[in-house]
Amino acid sequence: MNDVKVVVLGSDNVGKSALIVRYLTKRFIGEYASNSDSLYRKRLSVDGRQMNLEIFDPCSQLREGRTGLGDQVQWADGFLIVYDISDKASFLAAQSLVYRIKESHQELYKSDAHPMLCLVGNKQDLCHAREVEEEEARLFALECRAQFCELSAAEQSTEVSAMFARLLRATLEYSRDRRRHSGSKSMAKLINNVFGKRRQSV
Ligand SMILES: Nc1nc2c(ncn2[C@@H]2O[C@H](COP(=O)(O)OP(=O)(O)O)[C@@H](O)[C@H]2O)c(=O)[nH]1
Ligand SMILES: [Mg+2]
Repeated sequence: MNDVKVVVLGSDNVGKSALIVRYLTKRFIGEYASNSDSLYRKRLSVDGRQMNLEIFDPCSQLREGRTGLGDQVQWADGFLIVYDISDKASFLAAQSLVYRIKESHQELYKSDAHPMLCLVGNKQDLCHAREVEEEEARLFALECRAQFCELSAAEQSTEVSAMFARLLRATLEYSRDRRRHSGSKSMAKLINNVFGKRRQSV
């Protein structure tokens, strides 16, 4: 069985929890608890390959400044970096997160290969209030070798599933390589240290 760990990051209110809940339950419920970190677990199959997926949804990673990201980089096989297409500041924050993840990874592993990154422009249904051009975000993702898509957690279930499936496919390869090199002995300890908070199963 493959273990795949994904962390979802981005400014407050961009729809991180909505995307996760949409992916795991196919539902959009409008309001989501935002005062505690959550760890979701699900056993699933992508392209016929079984995996144990863990998705970490931290409630306030940006306020924590630089601390914590190194631990998350060590834990995660893949990152979903989310911004809101109607909020330019959230895109700038997403760009800064991408740089910080790549930087932390190099410090930790002295390697150019970094965890899989997917940049997601959420709230596409608010395109009448768009502040971030799709092309600008696509080019940035290309430069950073990140996957990219625009979608709406509120209105698009299939697209959200397809985006996760694409990230998980790439992440599966990365996680295999990484475990081969680092071993997973310290993972349980690390998870308890860093994410030993509320856990949820869907
Ligand atoms: N219009 C629109 N609103 C959304 C979408 N996704 C989330 N929201 C709303 O944005 C707010 C913040 O969502 P939430 O998932 O809690 O954001 P988080 O702080 O990043 O976890 C909530 O009021 C959601 O209903 C979307 O795709 N379109
Ligand atoms: Mg949230």
